[in-house]
Amino acid sequence: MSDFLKHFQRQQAAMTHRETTTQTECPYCSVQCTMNLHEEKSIMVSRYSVTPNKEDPVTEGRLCVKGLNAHTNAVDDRRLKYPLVRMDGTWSPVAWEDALQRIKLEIRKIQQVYGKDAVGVYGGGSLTNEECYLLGKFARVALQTKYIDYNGRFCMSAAAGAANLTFGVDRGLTNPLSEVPLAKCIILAGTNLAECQPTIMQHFRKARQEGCKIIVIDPRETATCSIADLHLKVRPGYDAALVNGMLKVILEEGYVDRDFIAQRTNGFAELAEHVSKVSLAEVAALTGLDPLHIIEAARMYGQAETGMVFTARGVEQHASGVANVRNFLNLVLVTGKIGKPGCGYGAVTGQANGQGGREHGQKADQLPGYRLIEHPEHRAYIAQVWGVPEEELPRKGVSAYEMMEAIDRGEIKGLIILGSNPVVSGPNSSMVEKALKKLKFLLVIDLFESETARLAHMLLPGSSYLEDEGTMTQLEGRVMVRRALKTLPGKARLDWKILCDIAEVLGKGDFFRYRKAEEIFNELRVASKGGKADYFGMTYEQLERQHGMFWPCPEEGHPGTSRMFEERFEHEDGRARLTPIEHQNPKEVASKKYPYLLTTGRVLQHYLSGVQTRNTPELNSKFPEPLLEIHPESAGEIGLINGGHASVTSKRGMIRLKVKYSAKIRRDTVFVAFHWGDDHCINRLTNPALDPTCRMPEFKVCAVRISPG
Ligand SMILES: Nc1nc2c(c(=O)[nH]1)N[C@H]1C(S)=C(S)[C@@H](COP(=O)(O)OP(=O)(O)OC[C@H]3O[C@@H](n4cnc5c(=O)[nH]c(N)nc54)[C@H](O)[C@@H]3O)O[C@H]1N2
Ligand SMILES: Nc1nc2c(c(=O)[nH]1)N[C@H]1C(S)=C(S)[C@@H](COP(=O)(O)OP(=O)(O)OC[C@H]3O[C@@H](n4cnc5c(=O)[nH]c(N)nc54)[C@H](O)[C@@H]3O)O[C@H]1N2
Ligand code: SF4
Ligand SMILES: [Mo]
Repeated sequence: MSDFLKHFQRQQAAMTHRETTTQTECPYCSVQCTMNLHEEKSIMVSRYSVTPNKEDPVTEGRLCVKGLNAHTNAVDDRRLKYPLVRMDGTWSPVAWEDALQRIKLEIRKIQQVYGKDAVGVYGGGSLTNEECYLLGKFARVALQTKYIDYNGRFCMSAAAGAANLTFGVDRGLTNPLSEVPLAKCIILAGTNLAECQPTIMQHFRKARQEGCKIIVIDPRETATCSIADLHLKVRPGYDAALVNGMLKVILEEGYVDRDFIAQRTNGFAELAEHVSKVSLAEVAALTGLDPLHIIEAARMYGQAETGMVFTARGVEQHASGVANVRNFLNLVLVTGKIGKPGCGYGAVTGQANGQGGREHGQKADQLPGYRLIEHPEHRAYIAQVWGVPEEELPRKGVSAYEMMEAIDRGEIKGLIILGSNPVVSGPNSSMVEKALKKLKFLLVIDLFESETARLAHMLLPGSSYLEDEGTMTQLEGRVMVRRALKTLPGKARLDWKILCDIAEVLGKGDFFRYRKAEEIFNELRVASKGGKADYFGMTYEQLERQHGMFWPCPEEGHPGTSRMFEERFEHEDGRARLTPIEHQNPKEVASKKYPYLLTTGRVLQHYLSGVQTRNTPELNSKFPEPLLEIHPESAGEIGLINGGHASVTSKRGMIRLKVKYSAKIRRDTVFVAFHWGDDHCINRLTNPALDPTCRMPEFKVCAVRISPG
């Protein structure tokens, strides 16, 4: 090659080669780790890499394997790029104008014949606050339907229900994570932080270095047990019984804070009366635990000067989820361990915006700022913010799974799903699939063709975290701005823009005119003003300046509230509610026909219904299929071989899984992660029995039969 040519090529390369580094947040779990995305762009291709943000005060510069690989999924060529319409069983790309006209026709047709409520909306906790807010407004104003709910019903609803009843408000963590090292005893109940929020583990390790005792309550010895001083291997479904046992010891041995109880709570006498009747021997039999361990746990927490209790889905995803959490809150309150440094409670939120997603109106009974749709003043306020007559606002609808039942009964004929994959993640998923197939019109807005999208009549290409600007509220209650870094692939549109476009063709465009996400946020601020989740005092500028702000933040210049309940709780009298919790058995217990208890959950490499992580080779190669975790002795009795296959059957269905021996799980229990669909979908087996208050399904325990092959 001539010198001239080489020089020319070098010059060309220099001109076309660009390197940029920008900050973003992981799209997956509730920690919302910040990171730097590096892009090396040359003529034909872009190469991406990620480094943690060393300045992140929550993660202190950590990322887990999902965060490190999240971008590969967002820039994947298999992303949806065009609106797709199903014609004769196959997808055909169409122009947005045609897609929107078709949506208008389908919705009009259904609503004219069957009424406004015949079209429902189903949202998700990975959407920005702006989108969650807009989805609620879209359902109530553009569609005028009462049917809206979201996947957080399967996630945070039990903890939210319990916190509302006990404290008068629900914010996942009552204290910032930076206070964890101040606790002298920590209870981690049904939370597997090491796999589910790995980048906050160092706060707990620090606590331990400072002499904190950590108690883990889980039917399995999970990776989180590496930081435990005591592991209570509880039988799934018996947390409330266990806590009754602990309360018995705490009350009898006098580890209660009498002043706190007298000044800040109601209901102690009834609780004490109930606890006096608890038999420790009975609790030990129910929970399958050694009574000495229950006493030890009660003393550890009761005697500690400071302490924190964390619960997650292990305790919450039960038909008695609210009661389970309330009993842990009894423990917190009788010992006075809340509202002070190193003293508090945390429901470890799950999804990226699992916290914000539950505050601003995508729940069936809710309006923005934790307002209630059945509350006359709340209705009047939001109607005025939205500029609609109060009487035009629909009333409350039903919960996520009950929406599926309403579809099955033919009451809902059309559904719009944004950011969820209920065919994989819903309980009793064969029923969910059967119901969705009955719809006259199913519209899914996603990044990929998920298992649910496969059933849709129309599929719209939405936006990923790299393209979509907005705020996310992470597990501490800290609201953070996430800036857009990339343009959308193909003809994909921003999720919030799609809602506005549909509103426009439905003739409601005037209520949905925003030029950017920040304008939606500014409307949300006003809508949340005076509500329990008050964002009014926050601005994008300030959120960016100080790595987010904690709500409530009622006026500009307010510093935000990092520690809750220092002076008062949120009930009108300022007091928290203690309440006696009668233990209830799970809806299914082991029987001759179904002798094992199945519990379900997560593994480090995959995220929720797996649509994103199964599509990420780096993650999928490490955990390509679900495994049946079973104790070797139980496996031996059944005749299962490690690495061989087993059929697992519940009253609702059967699936075949690869067997993994684990001496770390209880002998009466098996565990399967729920990140897979089709023939590997464990939710074909799970029990849709719902909690009476919050309508959480019983994902964490059902009875199964297991056989080889
Ligand atoms: N890697 C990964 N991380 C995630 C997610 C993910 O999909 N993958 N999802 C995110 C989301 S949305 C959520 S909600 C969180 C969930 O976070 P976690 O709630 O921590 O996760 P799970 O694995 O569902 O359940 C936690 C533990 O509960 C235990 N368990 C089961 N039954 C019982 C019981 O009856 N009592 C008690 N005490 N424990 C029980 C299980 O053995 C399991 O180890 O994680 C978030 N982070
Ligand atoms: N058996 C069992 N079942 C469970 C649980 C359990 O522990 N056991 N846990 C439950 C819990 S806690 C949860 S949170 C649910 C969650 O379960 P799902 O609601 O199904 O959640 P995801 O898998 O995150 O589904 C998100 C879908 O939206 C798409 N998506 C992601 N981000 C975006 C976005 O920004 N825009 C758009 N348009 N689309 C997006 C993804 O591609 C995916 O198809 O599962 C529940 N199901
Ligand atoms: S999945 Fe959670 S812990 Fe892992 S990088 Fe993302 S936000 Fe952080
Ligand atoms: Mo979740």
